[in-house]
Amino acid sequence: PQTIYLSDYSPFGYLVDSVSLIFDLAPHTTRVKSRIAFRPNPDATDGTFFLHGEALTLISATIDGAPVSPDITPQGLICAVPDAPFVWESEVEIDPANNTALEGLYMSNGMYCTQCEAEGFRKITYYPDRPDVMAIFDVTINGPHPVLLSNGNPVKSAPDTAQWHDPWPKPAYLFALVAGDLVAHSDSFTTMEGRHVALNLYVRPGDEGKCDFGMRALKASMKWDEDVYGRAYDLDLFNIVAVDDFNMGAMENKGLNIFNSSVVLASPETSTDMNFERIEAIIAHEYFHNWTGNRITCRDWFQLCLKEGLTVFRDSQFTCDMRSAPVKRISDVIDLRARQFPEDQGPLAHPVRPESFQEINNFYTATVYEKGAEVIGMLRRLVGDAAYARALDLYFDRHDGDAATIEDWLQVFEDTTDRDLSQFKRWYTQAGTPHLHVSESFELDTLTLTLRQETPPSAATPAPAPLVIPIALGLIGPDGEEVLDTRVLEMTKAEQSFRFTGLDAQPIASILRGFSAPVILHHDLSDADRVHLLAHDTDPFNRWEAGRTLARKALLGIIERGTQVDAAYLNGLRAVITDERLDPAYRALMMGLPSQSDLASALHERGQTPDPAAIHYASEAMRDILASHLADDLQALYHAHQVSEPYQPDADQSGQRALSNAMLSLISRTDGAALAMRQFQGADNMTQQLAALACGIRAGQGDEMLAHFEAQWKDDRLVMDKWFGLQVHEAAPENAAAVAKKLTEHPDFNWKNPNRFRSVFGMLAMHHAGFHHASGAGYRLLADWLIRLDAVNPQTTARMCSAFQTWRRYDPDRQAIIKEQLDRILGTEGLSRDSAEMLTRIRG
Ligand code: HT7
Ligand code: ZN
Repeated sequence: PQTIYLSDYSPFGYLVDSVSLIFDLAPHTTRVKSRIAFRPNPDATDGTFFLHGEALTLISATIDGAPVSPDITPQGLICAVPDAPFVWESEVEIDPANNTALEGLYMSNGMYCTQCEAEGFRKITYYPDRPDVMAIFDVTINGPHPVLLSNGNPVKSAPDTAQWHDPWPKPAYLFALVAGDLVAHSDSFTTMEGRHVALNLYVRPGDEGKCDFGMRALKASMKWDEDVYGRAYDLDLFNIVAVDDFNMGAMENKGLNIFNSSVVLASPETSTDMNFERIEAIIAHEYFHNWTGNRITCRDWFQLCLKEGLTVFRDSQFTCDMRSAPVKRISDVIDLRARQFPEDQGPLAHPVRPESFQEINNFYTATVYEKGAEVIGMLRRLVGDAAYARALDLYFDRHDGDAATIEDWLQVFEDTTDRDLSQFKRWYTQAGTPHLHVSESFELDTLTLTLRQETPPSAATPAPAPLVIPIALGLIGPDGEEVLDTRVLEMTKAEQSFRFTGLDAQPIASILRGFSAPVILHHDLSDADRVHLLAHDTDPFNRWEAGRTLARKALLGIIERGTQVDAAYLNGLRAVITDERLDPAYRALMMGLPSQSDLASALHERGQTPDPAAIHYASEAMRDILASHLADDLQALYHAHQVSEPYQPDADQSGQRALSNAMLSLISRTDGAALAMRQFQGADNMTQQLAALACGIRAGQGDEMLAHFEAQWKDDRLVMDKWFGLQVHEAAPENAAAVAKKLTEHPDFNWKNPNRFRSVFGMLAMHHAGFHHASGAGYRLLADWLIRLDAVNPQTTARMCSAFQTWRRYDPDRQAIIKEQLDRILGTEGLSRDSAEMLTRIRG
């Protein structure tokens, strides 16, 4: 397979003035006619006329009306063309009904829909399918369907035909088409510029009752982008369509966002609080792309973080404003450590801006998205909020309509602030998670902090250089008072000291407040100091972090030495969770323990081989210890935080439910499933029902409750995804693979539907002790199913191969079984380029 390099970038030889497409829809024989006006690109050096095209049957091709016979390969065609403006016309035939890869034009439940990012448009027609080729599209759709949608504004609509015009030049990856028997939930929004925008959320008949929340989230996003970034919507219409078969979450096609139905449809009875929060964030994310991604797009796919990192950063800001900022920050860091850190520390490590790839779909990663957003957060911290706002204004002014690069992005910050960002740029070009080591000394009235940064070398970055690290820091005195409020230290060297004078007594340094940089902090504080921070740190993130570090140490103590858990920590935790002045959602986060894979990472970092069974045992033991230590408070907290008002998916109510359900989980360990059963039976919302079901399963009452749940929800595909997933999630380690296997025999296990496949196998991969059970049953089962799925859906298969990315952490026996599975998948005849690239990188 061919490797593409960033350094090989060169512009396409032709500019596109206009594109007109006509679709005659038929499940197996859709015809696509294109008429594209090209002219030579004065900035290009290579005049080869190459159009991408895959799985297309060419019916005819002409240039300026004269038939041509291009050279056709599986990747596209090359044709001789005039050295002057010309019109290319072609007609191709495609087979949407047999497109199981869900890229290009495909069918889902009888409806047509498209997914073109990153390189799906080439499966629709011959075209220069690269993001730096931007054009104005006119689209006609013919087909016997009540709803016929494409990008932009509607021009004409009559029975069985519709015409669309998108006035904004766009790359082909933002093209979209939807056709089918759909119903609309409609509303409207008037922009700050006075534009009246019609809003529609199109869903399958029967799903109308699950649209209200998504629509409200859309309007809140439109308003927020105006208020905070000064960005208004720019078409007369904004459509969202919910689709059941979808490889990822959602797609920001211009004026026609397409969503996986799991991240847009919601109702209190069928969706959890977490679902609601995620839906709000994803709707915002896709909407925000209208400016950061669509109006300003990427020059090439290496610049993916330009739109994704910035848009994740913006959607996090939005959630902070809509809900609780500390809770959102802590949740984001938990997610970063769970998904991005393992990537950055393993064989899949790559810079936020990668330098080469074989299959770009494999680079829609936590590094590009989440670390990309962290990098923007650091930039903002370094330049300050006001300069950030000025830089963004300049970015939008200067690059509107452009296909831009990370260099362009950093340049606006340099021009706004007069800073030299060449060293900061390393965050984009170097892979690996930096370690930040802190040592301290105190003499007379002076605290000296010596910081040392070190990024482990990796295949992607063999010789990392020092980074610019913004370190937010405060000092807490022995009496719990803050003696120095938050300031940002700017670390640029491999080792650097910072002095703080005029102190009465040695304070405790609260370092990396708000998780001001995506690094691993090594700060040798005593347990007593951490308990002090848990009680007194004014920074909510570091207060939580103190508790989390104590919990991790306690768990590692159980694993390594079977030691008792320090009572000071348990008392400190009790003080926080019973403190009614604190937000319940925050207290619920305090109750969470590091995940079992986090513990495996921590052991690996200490040079030990993680034993998944021992980690599982310690996690269970720790929960028992918490249940008995907090026994006096559990019932009271559970009852005090029951919500009596009608269900609202807001931060306040969901925080109450999170806290009371954390209590229920511990109560069920000691008192059995009676309370969980009562909650299950009385629940009027999915958050309460599902939490109770999980407790019931853990307390040994699962069969009856699961049967009841299935009977109640068998016709709701999104709830049934939860039913499938929960059974794997709650399985005992030795049964996890068997439970997953049994679920694949259920008549509703539709393995070609990515949501259903992920509900079983994504959950198995995340069940640390189950997936890594010494029998190897988890590894073998996943490999069997990845082989099967690869033949129909390479993109989802390749993403799921990352389940194996941490394999070298484990013992030789496990490694041998995993290696056998990697080789078995790699040896599959006809294995996709997507999976082959992932597995080759993982195998090393
Ligand atoms: N920009 C989109 C990324 C994407 C995608 C979405 C759905 C299906 C396949 C996809 N390939 C790439 C989603 C986003 O980041 O907003
Ligand atoms: Zn995105």
